[in-house]
Amino acid sequence: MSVPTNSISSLERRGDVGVLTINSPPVNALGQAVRAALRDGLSALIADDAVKAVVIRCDGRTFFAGADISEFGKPFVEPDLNVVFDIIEASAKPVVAAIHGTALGGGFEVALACHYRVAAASAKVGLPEVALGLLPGAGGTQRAPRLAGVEAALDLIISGRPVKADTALEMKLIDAVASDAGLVDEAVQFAEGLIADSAPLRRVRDMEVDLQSDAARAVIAAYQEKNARLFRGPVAPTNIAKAVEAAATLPFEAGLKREAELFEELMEGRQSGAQRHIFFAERAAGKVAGLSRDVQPVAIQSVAVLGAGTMGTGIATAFLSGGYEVTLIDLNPEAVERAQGRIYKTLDGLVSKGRLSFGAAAAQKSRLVIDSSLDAVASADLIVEAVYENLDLKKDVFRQLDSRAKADAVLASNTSFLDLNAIAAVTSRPERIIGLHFFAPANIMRLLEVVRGSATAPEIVATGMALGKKLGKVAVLSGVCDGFIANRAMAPRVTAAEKLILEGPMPWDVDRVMTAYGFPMGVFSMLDLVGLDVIGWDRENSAGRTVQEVLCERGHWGQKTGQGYYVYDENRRATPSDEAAEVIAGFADKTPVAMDDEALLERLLYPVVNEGAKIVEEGIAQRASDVDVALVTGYGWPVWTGGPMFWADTVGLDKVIAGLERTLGPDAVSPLLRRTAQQGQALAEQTAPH
Ligand code: 3H9
Repeated sequence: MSVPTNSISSLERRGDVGVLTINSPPVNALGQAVRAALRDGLSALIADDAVKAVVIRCDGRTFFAGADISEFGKPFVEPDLNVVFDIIEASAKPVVAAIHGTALGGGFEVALACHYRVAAASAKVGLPEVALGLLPGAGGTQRAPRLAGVEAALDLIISGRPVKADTALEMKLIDAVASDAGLVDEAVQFAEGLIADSAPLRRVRDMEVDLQSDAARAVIAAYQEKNARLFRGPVAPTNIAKAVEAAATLPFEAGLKREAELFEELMEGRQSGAQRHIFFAERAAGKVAGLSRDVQPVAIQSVAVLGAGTMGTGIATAFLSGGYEVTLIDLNPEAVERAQGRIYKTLDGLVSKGRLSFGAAAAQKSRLVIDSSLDAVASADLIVEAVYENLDLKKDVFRQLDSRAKADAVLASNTSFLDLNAIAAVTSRPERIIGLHFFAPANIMRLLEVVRGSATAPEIVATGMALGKKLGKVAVLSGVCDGFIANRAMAPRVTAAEKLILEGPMPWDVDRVMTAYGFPMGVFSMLDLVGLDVIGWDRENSAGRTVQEVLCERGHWGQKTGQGYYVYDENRRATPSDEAAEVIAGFADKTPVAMDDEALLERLLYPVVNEGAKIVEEGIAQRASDVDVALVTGYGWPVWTGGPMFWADTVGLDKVIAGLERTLGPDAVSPLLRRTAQQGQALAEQTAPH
């Protein structure tokens, strides 16, 4: 019989086993009330003489998803999770965690503090705190190495990647895998088995770490060297390495204390605040203001992708991995065959890296059909156009699609800066037209800009947002403007960079400052990668000849010709190009100005903040945090700065405005930015006017 203790928890006896169920929607985060319910429920069951073993489980879609992130930065309210763990570890009765859904962060740490862990086959466990700029602060860095070994634990915590139940079993992080439907029964049976066998209480804290001091230090140092790029920029990985080292070099209690210090250091630092901002911003981005909950997305099963270039191929790959039936169409039969070959190669590559099973890859291949006739769109629920970026061409394509597509099909354009409304206007169904702007490589980049035209119907908007989630991407809603959110916000950085190299700094100075800030690539390296000949962006300074034009005329189109702003060797290693320097000198001011890195950074990134604010005040983005999400997920803007809007708040809006006034002039400053500064508010919290 179930005895409810409060609205969050219930206790139940099944023979000799007491089952504590926690139910705190949506994800059973370990907020104060849940911690208290765990403390009280466990104490009651352990004190009950009729109970010989305890099972902890959750109702709803998942086991505990971790600490309640919304409590971070607020005054702490008892009880601490460690109080709960002390109760478990002091218990003379075995405590078993029954895991379903995802046991993450503090949620998995609850399981690690139990004597045994049973997980449903579809469950995943992990310690993803690194994504929040943190480390597992409730014993995870001390207990995981005791179960899985130093190296595996380090990789689990630094990657933050959850692992599936069968992998967790192999790693010894859990003790048994149960069926999905029978998890609770099987966990109870597992506990009964422990009682019957008088099994020892397996307290993870009492176990030995596989490697002792020097050996552990060597393994950790080798890991850091091999994965050096993970330690550049964010500070959490370094603290994680230190905490795991403590597990191997200190007694358990001292290790816990070290973990707590290292956790606190991160919690108080700027990066974690920024990453928590992005966590909530990503979830806010999925919400469309004014869209009623009754509006249901259109059901999509089959997708036709038009255009077998790089974008179309990537988009088709993304839809295949999202589980859709995909027809890839290109009027050039050879191009579409080549694209099929590339998709197969991508899937095979994932299989050989162990990221996809052979069966799953075969299933994806079987869902791909190629065709070279537009008539093949006839049965598709969704058509995504990814042809060459030219308005007349796109209009022509949409006219043809309109006459061939089913009446209720959704027609999407992957245009990156053309006027979606002009495209929609040539069709008989502008309300069913939407922009789905993928970022290259489309099967990898997480951003999907869902572009709402002036006529796009609410259910089509809902469909675009739902597709983003289904494809494992972050969907951000954008209105129609040149470049939408991400490309438009970042364009002023290129403009600023091109001006800067005429004033003294060289392209490699600009790029060094950008990579030091945390971008994966510099501005000019990126231009070289994309190709100087194909950058169709209509930039402000395109009047008159430019350095870029001269480089193009000389056949230096970037990486593909072996030379652009840089010279590339056969391994694509870049060195500054003397010729580019000479071309720049021909355009540059005769008295170069010396600029320190901070001045360069301000010149390059303040204009992005300004453009982001304009994008919000014009209602192109729904909220400032959407701009942050778009640039973090679409442009590699370093997540630990929180994106441009959050970063501007940390710099100080007055300072940003003063910098903008100096370089762009007072009139160029966004009124929203000025108003926000005057009112002492946070830019990252601003929303578009209704
Ligand atoms: C930690 O544990 C630190 C410890 O080591 C140390 C402690 C001392 N807290 O993602 P969804 C909300 S750090 C508060 O859309 P899904 C979320 O905001 C934590 N709220 O669902 C959203 O709210 P809304 C380590 C949370 O099904 C709603 O729940 N853990 C939390 O796509 C639904 O979320 C993590 O980092 C939370 N922990 O995915 C795990 N989690 O509806 C973070 C979610 O108002 N969570 N919310 O927008 C996740 O990865 C995903 O939410 C999960 C479900 C995979 C669980």
